[in-house]
Amino acid sequence: MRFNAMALVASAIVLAACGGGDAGTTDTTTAAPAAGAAGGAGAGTATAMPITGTTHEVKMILDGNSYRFDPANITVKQGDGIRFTTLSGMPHNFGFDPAKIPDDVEPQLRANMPAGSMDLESPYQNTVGETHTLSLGGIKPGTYPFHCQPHLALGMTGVLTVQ
Ligand SMILES: [Cu+2]
Repeated sequence: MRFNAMALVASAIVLAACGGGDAGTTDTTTAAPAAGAAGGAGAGTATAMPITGTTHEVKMILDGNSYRFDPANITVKQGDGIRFTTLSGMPHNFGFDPAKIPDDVEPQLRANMPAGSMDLESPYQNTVGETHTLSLGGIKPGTYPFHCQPHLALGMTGVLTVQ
């Protein structure tokens, strides 16, 4: 069930990415409504919701031998945003494991991912100072683990709490 929905949304994201024309080097603050062309595909889709509160900063760094998010544990309010900035040790990205995201949160989180994202994975950030921003608009309160895909095996993970 969820697998089918994911495939549908992934297709929508690819279509949206083709229309975007932005390679992702600039701050893509809010994803374009990836589900806009879906025309009511039913449960499992959502429309991106913007940041209406505070935008918090998270750095992505290589600190000695350790790749990490700084801070790795971040608490925000629904409607806030998080701007991820690459400072060293790139490439980095931020993403979520679908198995760790509740089914009733996953569609909105997917819709809010930056333009050009793979499924629940932001585009890779390859240069110093590059940013991508995630909106927590419409994200239900809860605790959501996140990770950097290139450095997942090296323990580059964090926990996002939405209040
Ligand atoms: Cu990383």
